[in-house]
Amino acid sequence: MRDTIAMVLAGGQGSRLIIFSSARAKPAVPFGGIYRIIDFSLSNVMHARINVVGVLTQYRPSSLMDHLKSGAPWDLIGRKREIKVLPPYTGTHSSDWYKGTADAIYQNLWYIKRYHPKNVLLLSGDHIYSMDYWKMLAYHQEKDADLTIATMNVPLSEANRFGIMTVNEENRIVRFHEKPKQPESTLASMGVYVFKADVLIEKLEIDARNPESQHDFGGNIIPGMIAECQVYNYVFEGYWRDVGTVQSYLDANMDMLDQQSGLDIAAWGVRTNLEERGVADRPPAKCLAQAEVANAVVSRGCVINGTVEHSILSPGVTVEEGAIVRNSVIMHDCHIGKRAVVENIVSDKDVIFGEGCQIGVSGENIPNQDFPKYLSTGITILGKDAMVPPHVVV
Ligand code: ADQ
Ligand code: ADP
Repeated sequence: MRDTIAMVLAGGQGSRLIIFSSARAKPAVPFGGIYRIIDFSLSNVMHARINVVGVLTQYRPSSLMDHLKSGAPWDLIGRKREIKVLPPYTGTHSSDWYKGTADAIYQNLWYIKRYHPKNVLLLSGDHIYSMDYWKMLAYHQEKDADLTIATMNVPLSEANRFGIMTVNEENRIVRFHEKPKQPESTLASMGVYVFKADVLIEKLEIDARNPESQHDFGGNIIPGMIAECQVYNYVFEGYWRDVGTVQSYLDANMDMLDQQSGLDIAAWGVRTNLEERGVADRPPAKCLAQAEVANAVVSRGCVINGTVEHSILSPGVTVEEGAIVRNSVIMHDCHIGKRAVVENIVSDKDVIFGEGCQIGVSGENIPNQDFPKYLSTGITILGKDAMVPPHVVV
């Protein structure tokens, strides 16, 4: 795919994931034991043999930059292959930051122009999925489209979270509304686009001069192209999740344990950077005499001497004797003390659970007063480096 370059939008704050995304951009949030969310898009890019990838960062990019480093895990290294982190121009005024997703690409048009690509594959770094971009690119060529949008059918009740479209009998998109209050269909944009590069450049340059625009792809660029350009629908069938909320994040992690879910990281060939926190050099996971482990992902460096059920453990988690971990996602190097019980929790890295504490086991679900909209699911979340004193019940 020499004539296509990929641009990955990786700047979003992921405000509904709070806590995990307060110190890192959402694409850098750990997922599935050893991965970060952006690994899924980058692995798709690698499998499509796209050689040049720009990653647009904005919000707290340091974890992401550590993670991407040279691009070696995704074979994006070598004479003609590269991954480039593109931060916003760092001037002294906040106005130098990207205004919206279209502005983010506009400010980096120099990078696209340098390669004279025929097509630009525009992706989000926030999604858990495996997609063959070759097929989509072939479809885009066949239709001679200016823009091709990957879509899925979503439940009507969720359609207001997406770009929703109507197509004609040739699969050409005739109407597009970004996050409509009253959706007229359930055909939703996945935020995966193939643009003809010259059309993209022209549209972004026009948009940049428009003071009325929010400079957003879903809100401005795409609706503006529907009447004037050839915009086609490419239907994707398969597992795809935008893990934007704590509940959807926990559910998608648990989908790794469900053979029927469609989330199959091994089959998808997802790659990650195993150098962070020395994961590649850690010893195999160890289950000691008292260990009972079922339906769980247990990563390298874990030492289990308690019960682990329906849970995802990142590298270096210790579960002491008599401790119980159920239906939870536990990130790197957490320590679950003796007889501690944790259920329905998502714990960030380096959390210490004191002996005999109980988290999420009993009591009512009282929505968090500061974030009632986001923290009302009954899932307990613990921020990085938190310390739960012994015998505390939460
Ligand atoms: P949203 O996901 O709500 O909808 P948006 O918030 O614009 O759209 O984020 C798109 C991607 O860009 C995310 O990966 C985010 O991290 C990143 N991003 C946001 N602001 C950025 C910035 N300033 N710089 C760099 N990256 C940035 C979009 C489409 C909908 C579609 C859904 C599917 O607009 O039409 O249905 O995706 O999830
Ligand atoms: P984030 O959680 O998003 O990445 P990390 O805590 O993994 O951030 O830290 C970023 C970098 O700091 C890592 O690449 C790693 O080298 C280093 N680091 C932080 N804490 C530890 C730790 N407990 N053990 C080893 N390395 C660490």
